[in-house]
Amino acid sequence: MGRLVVVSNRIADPRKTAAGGLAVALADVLNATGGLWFGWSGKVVDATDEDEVHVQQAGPVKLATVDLSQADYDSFYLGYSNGVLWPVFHYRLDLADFDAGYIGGYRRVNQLFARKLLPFLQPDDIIWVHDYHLIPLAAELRALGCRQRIGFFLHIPLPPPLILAAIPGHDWLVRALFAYDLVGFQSKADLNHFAGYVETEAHAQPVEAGRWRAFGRTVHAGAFPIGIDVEEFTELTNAREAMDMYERMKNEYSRRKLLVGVDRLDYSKGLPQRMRAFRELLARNPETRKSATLIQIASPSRENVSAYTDILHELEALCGSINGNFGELDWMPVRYMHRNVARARLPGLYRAARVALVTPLRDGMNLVAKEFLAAQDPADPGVLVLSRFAGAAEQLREALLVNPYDSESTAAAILLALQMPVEERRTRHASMMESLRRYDVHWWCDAFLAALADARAEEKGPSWLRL
Ligand code: GDG
Repeated sequence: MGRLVVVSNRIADPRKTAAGGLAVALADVLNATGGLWFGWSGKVVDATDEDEVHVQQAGPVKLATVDLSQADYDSFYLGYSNGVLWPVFHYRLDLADFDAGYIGGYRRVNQLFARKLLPFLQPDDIIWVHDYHLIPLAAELRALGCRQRIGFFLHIPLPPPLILAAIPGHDWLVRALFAYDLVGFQSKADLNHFAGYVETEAHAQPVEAGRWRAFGRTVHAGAFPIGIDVEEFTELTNAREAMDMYERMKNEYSRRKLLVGVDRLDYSKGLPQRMRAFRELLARNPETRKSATLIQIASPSRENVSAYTDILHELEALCGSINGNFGELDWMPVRYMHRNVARARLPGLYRAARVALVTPLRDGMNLVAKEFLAAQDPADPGVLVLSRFAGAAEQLREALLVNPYDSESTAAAILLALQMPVEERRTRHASMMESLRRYDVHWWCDAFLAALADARAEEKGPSWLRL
């Protein structure tokens, strides 16, 4: 294949495995093709400096970044990306801020990315754009004459058509997707929402399975559930730092079963609902007060977006009241940390836990669910309590699937998880590990790029100038 060019809002050095996630996923193919990774540097500068591109070589891979002006950061990043698209795509119209000024900044930064990326492109490049920050990037590149193959992957959910349609300018946004050759989603549910939207709102015609025609273009779309690097995570689990963490946790909590939650502090993750379910468990089943402790890591995230401050306060109040009402001199039911845990230690924490609570209200996929499973001892594995509204629930059918809005039934599932006999835990775990290994992150990367290589887009050309 040609050289891979990855474009995402933030980039990572693929040589540093501590980066995890996307960097691990893309490292092989970026290295093999001498690829380029382009994105925002994370820096906010004076408007006059926005024109510079910083280039750095990471082995065979080129890393190129641009800075953003304060105005662009405010309207593109805080405003449109995280104040409109993130909440609406997670079905939270109530939290969206449809300030009319944001969309201009969103478009301006996508134009800036297109303009700055263009001189780096070679004719045979395959371009892979990631996530909601960059939906119109292909359209902006096409407007500048770019004819290369371009794919897009959405890491977050795509909501049902009538929720999407609440965004002023939603038609512009979806039309921009048709500038790609392939659009990938996390789940079949997301793909169905895309089909529903384009068929009802844009009068698109399904050409054949996985292809839709609208705006004079045909686009391929499919579900490519992202996985983890199971081998890399197993190695991390067996390494010293994780093992130390595991031993410490086992000793510290030797008299109680550990429940664990690891999330970015985000309203999509259902943290207050999870605390209410845990409170319900303690209130209804007094014996669990002697047998369960919940450790909740809520790693800091987007702290300058106001909805995040609200969720922080709500969570702190809930944890405080649970500990106040149920705690004893020698036991606190909830250990809550608003801090980052080093990636090398996380598998040790997962492995020491009998139950993982992964209960988002909406999630594109949720990799914590997969990491928890990969870190378990297959002979004595923990149990995954998983929201049916996480993309991962389409694959992990042997988890205890819950409705996170229903604290009573979630509490009942947690109790079941705490009491589950080892044979049943083993069977469920083994079956989910099979799927995790088969659909790991390398499968995801290969499947998407193979589909992109096959996707033949039609009528690239002047129509793109109309966006
Ligand atoms: C988006 C979509 C989709 C968390 N806390 C700490 C920490 N983490 C790591 C986890 C995991 C990652 O962050 C979180 O991934 P998720 O998938 O759970 O969620 P998002 O960040 O919202 O990611 C999501 C994903 O993109 C990929 O497509 O699955 O649906 O929302 O790897 O381990 N890592 C460290 N310390 C922490 O405290 N080191």
